[in-house]
Amino acid sequence: MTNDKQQTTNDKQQTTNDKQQTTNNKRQIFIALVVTISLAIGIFWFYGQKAGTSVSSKQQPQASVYGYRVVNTYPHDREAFTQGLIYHDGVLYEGTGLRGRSSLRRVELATGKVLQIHPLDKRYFGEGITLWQNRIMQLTWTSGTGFVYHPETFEKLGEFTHRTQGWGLTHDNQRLIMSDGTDTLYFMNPDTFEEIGSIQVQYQDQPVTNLNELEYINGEIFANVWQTDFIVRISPQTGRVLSVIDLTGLLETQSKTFPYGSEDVLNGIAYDEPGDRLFVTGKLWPKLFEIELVELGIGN
Ligand SMILES: [Ca+2]
Repeated sequence: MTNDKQQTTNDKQQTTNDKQQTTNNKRQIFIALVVTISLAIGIFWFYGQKAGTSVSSKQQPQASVYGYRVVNTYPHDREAFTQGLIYHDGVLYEGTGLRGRSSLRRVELATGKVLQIHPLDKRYFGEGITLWQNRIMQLTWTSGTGFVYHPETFEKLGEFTHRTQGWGLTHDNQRLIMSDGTDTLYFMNPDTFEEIGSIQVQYQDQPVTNLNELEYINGEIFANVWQTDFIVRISPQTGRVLSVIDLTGLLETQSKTFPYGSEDVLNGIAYDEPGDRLFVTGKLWPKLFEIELVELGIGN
């Protein structure tokens, strides 16, 4: 009888443990849901603000949301107002802005050391860069002038014109892709610089403006959204935002030159395709990061 009671007590204890485990599991699921929903609402709010529209609760985002894991941290010249960033054959190339401080640079990844620099004339404000078939192209902000350089000597090989402001620049396997600070991405012939098409970037049918530095990675266009910690991943076919990367907290506030919301914002995406490494930095940031994306779930 005593043994039976003991067994009953054990069974009850087991049941209690099971209930506790179930409660813990439920709590974990709940916390995960709250985090995901909060993130979605935050991103939602952000896009609602950007689009200048109110977003109803029925319009839930379907895009995936990514966080990040820092793989490596490297020094970055905090005088560099980063407007373009690419990685090719073991080195970084960086295009910097501001009048009188604009340049094209070759940078050693591990040390952040500037190995070579080509300063722009002070009337130009340098913007995005890309490397296409052994030529580097660089946009300027409001001058409507782009430059073509030899990637080793930085000798200027030519100029081209662009009719809008120049912000970010990248390329797919046949076209240059350019942003101008609006929601439009332009496709250009890389030999003639003729505009051959464009897409409107949208998220939940709302335009995503302020598209800045670009990088074409595995069939998607990654774009910094100016003055935010977000990178959007865009379909080159439709302009639809496929997913959002939230890089909040990447550079701790105390490392920033100016208070948040100033000019020293996240800008600069480069991809080492053979090594599958993703690099990001910001304007005047003292650090450059190699990051790995961590999928947080669908944004609703
Ligand atoms: Ca880039």
